[in-house]
Amino acid sequence: MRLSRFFAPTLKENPTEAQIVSHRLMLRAGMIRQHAAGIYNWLPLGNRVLQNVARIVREEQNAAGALEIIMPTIQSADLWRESGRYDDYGAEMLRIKDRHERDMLYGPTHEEVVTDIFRSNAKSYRDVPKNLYQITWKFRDEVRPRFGLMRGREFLMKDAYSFDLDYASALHSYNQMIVAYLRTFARMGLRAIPMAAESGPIGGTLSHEFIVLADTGESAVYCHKAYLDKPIPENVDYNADLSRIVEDWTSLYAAADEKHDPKKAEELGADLVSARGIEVGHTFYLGKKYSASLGAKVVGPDGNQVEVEMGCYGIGVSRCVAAIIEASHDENGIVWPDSVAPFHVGIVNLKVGDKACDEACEKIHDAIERQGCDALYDDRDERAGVKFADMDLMGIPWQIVVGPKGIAKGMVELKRRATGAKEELSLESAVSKLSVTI
Ligand code: 5CA
Repeated sequence: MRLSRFFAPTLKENPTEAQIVSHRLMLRAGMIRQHAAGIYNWLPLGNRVLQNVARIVREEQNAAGALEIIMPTIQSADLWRESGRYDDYGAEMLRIKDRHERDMLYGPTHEEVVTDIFRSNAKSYRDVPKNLYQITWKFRDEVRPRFGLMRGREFLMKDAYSFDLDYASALHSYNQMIVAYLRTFARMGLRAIPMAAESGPIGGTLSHEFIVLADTGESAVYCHKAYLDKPIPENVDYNADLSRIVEDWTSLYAAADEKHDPKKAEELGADLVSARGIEVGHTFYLGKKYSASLGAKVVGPDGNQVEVEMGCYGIGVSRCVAAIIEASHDENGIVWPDSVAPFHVGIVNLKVGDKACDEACEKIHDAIERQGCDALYDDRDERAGVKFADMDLMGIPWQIVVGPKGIAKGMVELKRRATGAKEELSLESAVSKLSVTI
C-alpha cells in the first residue's frame, strides 16, 4: 500500500478531548474519529487492526470448537419480556419503535436471541454440547462513555453461548473458553489474568473477568506476582479434561477491587502486585437462568425433557485494540505487536523522485507483499523527519529506510520499532530477514 493513496489523517498535536494514551494515539495515528459521544468511525488503519484482533479471536474460538453465527443487532422486545429482562435492563438499553409501533431494541447482548435459536432448533441430547458465537456490534447507552474505545456506547464484542445437557458438561464448556481466552489474549501480546467476578445483570453463579494490567485501567486489581510470567497453555486438546489447566490458572490469588480481601490474600501467602486493570473479557456460567425462563429444553437419553445448562463468554474486541495500545506504546507512538499490526513493514523513501530510491522501494514493497506480508510504502514528498515520526506514531513494527547514499551501495536500514535497534543490510537480506522473522 502506498501511503499517498492510503487514508491515515495523522495529527501532530495531542487532541484535547482524549484523557488516556490509547484514545490519544488512535486519534493521532488516524485510526478512529468520533461520530457522537461513545460512537466512532474506524478509518482504514484502525480497521486493519480491529480485523486482526477479530481474526485472532475467531481462530481461537474455532479451535475450541465454537461455531460462528451472526445474530441481528436489532431485536424484538418480546423475547426480552419473556426472559423478564426488558424492564430490568434499564436506561442502558436503546429502545426503538418500528413503523408498526412494535417495540424493538438495539442489542446490548444476545442471551435471549441465542436461546431462542436453540429452543426452536435443538431437540435432543444429541444436539448438545454446542457453543455458538458471533462478533458483532453492541449498543449500551452507558451513563459515562469515556476513554474512547475503552468505554464506548457502540462497541464490537465477541459473544459465545454454550449449551450442555448437565453441569459437568457445562463446566467443560466453561473451561474450554477459559483456556481459549488465555491463548487469545496472549496472541495479541496481552497478559490477561482471570479473576473471580460478580456476574451482574448477565446472571449466573461462576464468573471470571479477564483483566489486563495497565496504569490507566478503570478498576483497581490485586494479583499474585506469579501471574505476570505464567506460561500460556500450548497444544491444547480441547476434548481432553481441561480442569487441571483451569485450576492452575484460576487458583492463585487475583481479585478486582470489589472482591479484594486482603486477609484471604495473606492466608494464601500471595506475593501481591497491586495495579490497575482493563477488563477485556468476561465468562459466565449461567446454569438454567435463560433456558428456564425461555423454555430451552432437549430430550435426555432417558426420554425426559431437560432444560439445558448454559454459559456465556464475552470479549471486548474493540476494547482490546485500546488495551493493546495501553500496554504497548512509547513517547513516539504506538508499538504494535506483529500479530495485530496494521502493516508488518513500513518503507520510508528518503528521496522520492530519485530513480534508484523509487525503484528500490517498489522492489522491496512487492517482495514483501509476495511473502504474504503487508507493507506500507511512504512515497509522499515529505521531509524525512515527518516520515519517521508517522511510521513510529502508527507503530509499524519493522521499518526499512531507503536513501540515496545507502542505495548507491545496495544498502538499506532496517529498524525494529519496539527496541529502536537499527542495522545496515543489503536490500535482499533486509527482505529475506523479514521473511524469517515475521
Ligand atoms: N453476554 C455477556 C458475554 S457473552 C456480556 O455481555 N458480557 S459483558 O457485559 O461482560 O461484556 C463482555 C465484554 O465486552 C467485556 O468484558 C468488555 O471487554 C466489553 N465491553 C463491555 N462494555 C463495553 C463498553 N461499553 N465499551 C467497550 N467494551 C465493552
